[in-house]
Amino acid sequence: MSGKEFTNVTRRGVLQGATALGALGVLAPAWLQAGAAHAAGMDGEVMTGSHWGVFYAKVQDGTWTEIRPWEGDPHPSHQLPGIMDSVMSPSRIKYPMVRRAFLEGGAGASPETRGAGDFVRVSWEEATELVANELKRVSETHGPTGIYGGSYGWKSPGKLHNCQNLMRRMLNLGLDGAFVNASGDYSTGAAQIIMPHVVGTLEVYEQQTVWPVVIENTDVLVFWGADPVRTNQISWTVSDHDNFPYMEEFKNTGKKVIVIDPWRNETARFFDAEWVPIRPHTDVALMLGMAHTLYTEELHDADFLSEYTTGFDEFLPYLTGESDGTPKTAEWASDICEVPAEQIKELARLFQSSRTMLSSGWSIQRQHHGEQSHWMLVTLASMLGQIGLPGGGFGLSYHYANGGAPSANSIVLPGISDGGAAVEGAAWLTEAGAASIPVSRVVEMILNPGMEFDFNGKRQKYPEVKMVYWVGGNPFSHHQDRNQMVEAWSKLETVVVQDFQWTATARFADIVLPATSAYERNDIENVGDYSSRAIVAMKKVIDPVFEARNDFDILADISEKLGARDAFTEGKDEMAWIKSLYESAAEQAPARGIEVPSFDEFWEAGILEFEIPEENRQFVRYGDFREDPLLEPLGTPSGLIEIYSRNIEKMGYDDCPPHPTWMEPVERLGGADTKYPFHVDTAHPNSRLHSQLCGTSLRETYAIAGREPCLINTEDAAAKGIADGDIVRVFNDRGQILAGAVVTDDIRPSVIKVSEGGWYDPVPGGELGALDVYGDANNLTVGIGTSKLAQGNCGHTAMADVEKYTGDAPEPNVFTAPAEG
Ligand SMILES: Nc1nc2c(c(=O)[nH]1)N[C@H]1C(S)=C(S)[C@@H](COP(=O)(O)OP(=O)(O)OC[C@H]3O[C@@H](n4cnc5c(=O)[nH]c(N)nc54)[C@H](O)[C@@H]3O)O[C@H]1N2
Ligand SMILES: Nc1nc2c(c(=O)[nH]1)N[C@H]1C(S)=C(S)[C@@H](COP(=O)(O)OP(=O)(O)OC[C@H]3O[C@@H](n4cnc5c(=O)[nH]c(N)nc54)[C@H](O)[C@@H]3O)O[C@H]1N2
Ligand SMILES: [Mo]
Repeated sequence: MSGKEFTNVTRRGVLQGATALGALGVLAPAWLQAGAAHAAGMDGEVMTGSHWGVFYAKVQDGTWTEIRPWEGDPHPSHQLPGIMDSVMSPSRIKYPMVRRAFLEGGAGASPETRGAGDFVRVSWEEATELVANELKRVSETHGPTGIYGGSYGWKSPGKLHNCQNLMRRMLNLGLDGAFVNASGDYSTGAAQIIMPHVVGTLEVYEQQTVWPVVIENTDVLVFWGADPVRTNQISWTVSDHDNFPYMEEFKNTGKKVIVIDPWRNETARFFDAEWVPIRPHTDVALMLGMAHTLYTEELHDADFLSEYTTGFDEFLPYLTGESDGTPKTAEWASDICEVPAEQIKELARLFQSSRTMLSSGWSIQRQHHGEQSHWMLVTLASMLGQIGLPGGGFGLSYHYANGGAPSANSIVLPGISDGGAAVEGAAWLTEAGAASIPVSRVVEMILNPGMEFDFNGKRQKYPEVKMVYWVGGNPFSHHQDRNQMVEAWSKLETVVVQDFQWTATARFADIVLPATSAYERNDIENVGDYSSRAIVAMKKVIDPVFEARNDFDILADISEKLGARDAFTEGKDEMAWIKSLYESAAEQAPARGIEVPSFDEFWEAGILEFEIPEENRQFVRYGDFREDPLLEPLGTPSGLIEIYSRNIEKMGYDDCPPHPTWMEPVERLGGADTKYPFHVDTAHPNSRLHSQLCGTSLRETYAIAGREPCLINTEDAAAKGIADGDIVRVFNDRGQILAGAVVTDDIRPSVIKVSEGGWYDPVPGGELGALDVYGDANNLTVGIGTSKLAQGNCGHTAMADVEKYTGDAPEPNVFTAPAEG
């Protein structure tokens, strides 16, 4: 598909919409006028939604032939063509498949053949029976915590076909909730646990001071380990892309943008920003150096600190060095972060003298001791005293799902439940060691049954898990320390994976069930995680391909074998469910003073858009708190911003002190005991959603020598004898990958970038320490938790070495399907 179709969007849809409206022969209410302006596609087109936005799919003779964005999308993602491709790509799972040794030898047979690709095709009936029997066997043999159903990942949007809720619904209703669940996520594992102690909410998923306010008031916009131009392409629900016109508008004001990042990222290039090429993992030191400057130069806002925060006086002796003999001066910080001391001081003064928005991404908390980063960021912002002022303070979600796009006055859809309410309070929940683990501890749990662990003030025990059921996620992409994971998987008796792509996770499974993609079924979803700008009918584009089935139907069939079909389906089919979800959302309409169409009218129109009230274009995060901290207290114990936390103090963790602290990570660039010379930046990919779409033709637009790109600085490349386009081997004591070199000055020396989400392609398959010939960065990362407090993942923590690869380089073979056996 050519780029032309993205820029030269036809307006014919608008005209058709108007005709359809005329045909109704009535004066249309506001919703219909707005909806019709954007809804109808051309002949043979179907409108649907995805993480990448709303789009039209053209179908000819049952085949999906074209994809084009919705006119209401102000900045369509360049990844759209990959979506269409993913439905028919060679890596599509076509039939139910079972690992040969498992089929012949039973559960747990020859676990070393997991990942070797030896599968046998079976019928759906056989597959369903096998899974149901395993669920029963494992829960009878190993008790209520024998099955892991935590199943994390970026499943497709859709309020009905939420495959993770559906899978847990089956386990809750069919097995009385006898499974281990997971809490938190890989995105904000550390921040979402520390922020409630500091500001009283998760903070990472809260609406930001909106962009119109930023454009008008912010003088200095800082992107701190954040790349909104890249990462706002996708959303958890259906993306609106509303931030893009605002970013353009901010750029046109000519105001200052600063990007603090080891890589001159997409955002830095878009804004032509001042680039501060910090050493990775040293942001807390940089912030402390700025805080020290503010304090010693008496530039800190003492009034703000005393009125809106608590604990600054307990943090101060640490900042000045009175408590540990090390003043956190700009010079001290410079030694650690490699930003010149004079620049640190100048930045601190600039932030103080201008209206400054510190907009941070999440990379700086997806690392060892990641809790400290956002705690220190909030502390620095408190010293600047601009929190709650228009365009000032800090923001943790401008880079994600278009945070800061003003919110519409909308109705919000509920989703199908996981059925957990039916088993809440079950006796086993209290007897079992841990009924839920922090999500990134899954491998540690499998390897260490019975081991005690700390988490946010509680001490718990890992259960003994023997069966894993994964839907809608790709742990053999998203989890760290791949070889440790391969080892953990060998301890399992049974692994079931439901996906539509032959991911590495599917390849390491025993039973593989082919699910439909979101484009082979009907569903419904909100558009815009923060803006809630519309509700879209996710209409089926094509019939299921090969033997793929909807997660709902697969899990309903398994539920039947567990005696719970009716409880699972509640007697409703796909359209009845979608209608009931819409109708329960519609009940919110009168209270919001809006009129919404009947379900049938909505489904016909395809999209229901909402208006953004003027007051929502003025929203200032913490504005109310600033106005009246007594009437609008934060959810912290003190009601104030906690620079010192008594609750964290009580936990007594050696790896998470009670105020923000510079803590040496296990390994880092410049670390005294660090063995390898290069930091591996595993930033999220620009042309994928994690591992999604890696198996499509989009890969040809970025792969180098058929492998995942590895950015390397020009000087480093010269010193290593590496030329642009060379195959390189990146390695450390944990693993090794091949990648394709991109030699550039857009990455600082001693840092290389291999984006997360490259498909793991070990040669030989399944062997510990095997060479991954495509380039999954998680061969190199550490598998430890961020700290005892949050136990988040450290996906950004990895030191390695890189060399030109001169050996025989096998072609990647992972973008196909294993033989049908
Ligand atoms: N080193 C490092 N590692 C990281 C990160 C990092 O920055 N660095 N980032 C982390 C973050 S923030 C995240 S969120 C995770 C992401 O990790 P994941 O969310 O696991 O990654 P995805 O590739 O999006 O995997 C989603 C899978 O669900 C499948 N799927 C989609 N829709 C459906 C459906 O309807 N039904 C079924 N059955 N399957 C479906 C897709 O085909 C795909 O295989 O990765 C984490 N890992
Ligand atoms: N295109 C695309 N967009 C996405 C996703 C995707 O896979 N593809 N994933 C989505 C998801 S699930 C999430 S959670 C978000 C992730 O959003 P983030 O976690 O913010 O994204 P990252 O790409 O991990 O990191 C952002 C920036 O931090 C830089 N960085 C890395 N380490 C450091 C460090 O130590 N210090 C500093 N100062 N900078 C550092 C990286 O170079 C990168 O430019 O993105 C979402 N958006
Ligand atoms: Mo994420």
